[in-house]
Amino acid sequence: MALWNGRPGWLSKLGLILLIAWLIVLIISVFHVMKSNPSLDNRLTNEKDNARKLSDIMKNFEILKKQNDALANFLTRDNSKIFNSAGNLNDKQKIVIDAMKNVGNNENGPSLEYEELRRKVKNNVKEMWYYFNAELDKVKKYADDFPLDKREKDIDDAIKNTWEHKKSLMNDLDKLMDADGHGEWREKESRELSDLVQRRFYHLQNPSDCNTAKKLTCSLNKGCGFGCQIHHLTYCFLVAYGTERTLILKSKGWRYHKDGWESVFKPLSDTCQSAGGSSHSNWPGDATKQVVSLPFVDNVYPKPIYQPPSIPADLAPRIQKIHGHPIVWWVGQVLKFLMRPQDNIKNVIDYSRDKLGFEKPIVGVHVRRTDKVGTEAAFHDIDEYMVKVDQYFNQLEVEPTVRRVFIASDDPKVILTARKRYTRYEIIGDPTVAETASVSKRYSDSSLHGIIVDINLLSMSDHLVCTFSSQVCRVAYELMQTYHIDAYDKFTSLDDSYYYGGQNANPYVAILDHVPRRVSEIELRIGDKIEVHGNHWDGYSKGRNMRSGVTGLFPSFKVKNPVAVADFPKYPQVPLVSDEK
Ligand SMILES: Nc1nc2c(ncn2[C@@H]2O[C@H](COP(=O)(O)OP(=O)(O)O)[C@@H](O)[C@H]2O)c(=O)[nH]1
Ligand SMILES: [Mg+2]
Repeated sequence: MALWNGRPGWLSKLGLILLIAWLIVLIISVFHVMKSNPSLDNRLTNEKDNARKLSDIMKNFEILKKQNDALANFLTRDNSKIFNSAGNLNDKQKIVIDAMKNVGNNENGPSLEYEELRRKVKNNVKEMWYYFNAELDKVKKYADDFPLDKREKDIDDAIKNTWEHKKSLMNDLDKLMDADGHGEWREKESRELSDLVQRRFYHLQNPSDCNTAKKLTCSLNKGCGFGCQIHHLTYCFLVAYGTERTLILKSKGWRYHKDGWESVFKPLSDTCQSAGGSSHSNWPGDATKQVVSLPFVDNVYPKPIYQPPSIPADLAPRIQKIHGHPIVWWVGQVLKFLMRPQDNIKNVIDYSRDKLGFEKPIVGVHVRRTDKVGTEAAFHDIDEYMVKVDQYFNQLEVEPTVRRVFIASDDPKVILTARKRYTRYEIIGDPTVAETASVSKRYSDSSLHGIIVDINLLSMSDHLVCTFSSQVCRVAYELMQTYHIDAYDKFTSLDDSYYYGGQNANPYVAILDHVPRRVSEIELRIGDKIEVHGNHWDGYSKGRNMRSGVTGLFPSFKVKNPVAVADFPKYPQVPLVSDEK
């Protein structure tokens, strides 16, 4: 495996370039057809011409598709030989061995085949550029019309064809990752990193002498919903970790259950749950104070550097290597520690899962209604969610026997409506749980069980469709990371991009220049800091360029959000690798 360092990322990038190229083909083609101006006089004469041009585009799609297939074959073409020599290896194993053979090793340099493949892909990207250029020239020269019905059909066909190309490329990219020979390493690294973090959390929370331990106190009862309170607790925990103080949670009289946190979750400590101490102070206090009390994030001053989106500097390179969205992984690890269910709740989760028939493959859908709609978020019909569910299932290489969807909501009508409208799907969900989530019944024991079950089942889904404006869905997405090595892209949000409520500022940075092409767009220069207001999920984001002060649209791919890092304690007392084998 060590022979492989570096190459797979390169191959994946090439795959991505190809994918982007395909998408450009779609845009150009649609543009090409749309550009036609339906004047009655010219229609008949031009129809044939346009049909021919469109059919040319389709042929070119086919050629590009073949090139893509040829590329995939090139990567896997010795499978049969390997199968013969390796007996009954499974497909993935065969691909791994095959790909390793093709790439060669560090001692001898890359293999001839690898180098040929690299040049071939480069050439094909160039070929595609020739194609786009030529097509655009044709648009300029021959822009004309189409009858409306034909134009619509041709556009629909072009979208369908391109969808297939995209699907094929995305699947090839997944295969490349399977084949890159680093699967075992990723699994081990992810497991060891999570284990290290959990052992540090355990160490922090279980001091040998609670009477002398430094403590941070935090009250659970923030006046908001469950997701919001969980995020509040997470912020407290991160400050505790950053200041090396054991977190003491005050949760008696919790609005969801008067007995407090331990009625459903394991205590945060086995050895230290008392807030007592010889000296007390409000945040920030100082090292001489044994007990420091932390206010809600809305009132905290000075702002702790330990709150999101910062991750610990000593772990950052490792987290960034295994995960596509490091702060989500980091928050997920905190939730893994905090939200360990008591046995009775674990039973409730398991029972609900069985009773509902929660089985993979499954998409989790969270539909937030009642008090949220029209105040903090816009209304989205269930159909909008189901379009995204469909897209998820459509891109699977193998169609599952049943398209199963788990719906959680605070409005039971959502589940009932979905069942009525989407008979082709197996819609699972419990309208009675949704009923307990109504605003009048929300702060009760039974409602608490319902929201815990819903969040857990959403997090166990293969893909999440929801609105990230809701803290419920963001908690599910964070927890989801603890079930996978890297599930950063297993979601579709109908509104916001992911964020952490009350997080410290962390502007995006332009990685490419952008010259505005429409009045709504803004200029970007490499290195500009951009305050991003939102991704419009159509290729553009909106934000304010902090250099120019101008607000507007820009292509989302031209900016990146740098990973924020802070100096947290390194916990040298906790071994990097567990001695328990
Ligand atoms: N059981 C259940 N309760 C929900 C659901 N969605 C919202 N709720 C209830 O509404 C509350 C909203 O919580 P909050 O953290 O404020 O999230 P947000 O308002 O959606 O950002 C939750 O804690 C639940 O009590 C759901 O899908 N299932
Ligand atoms: Mg809320």
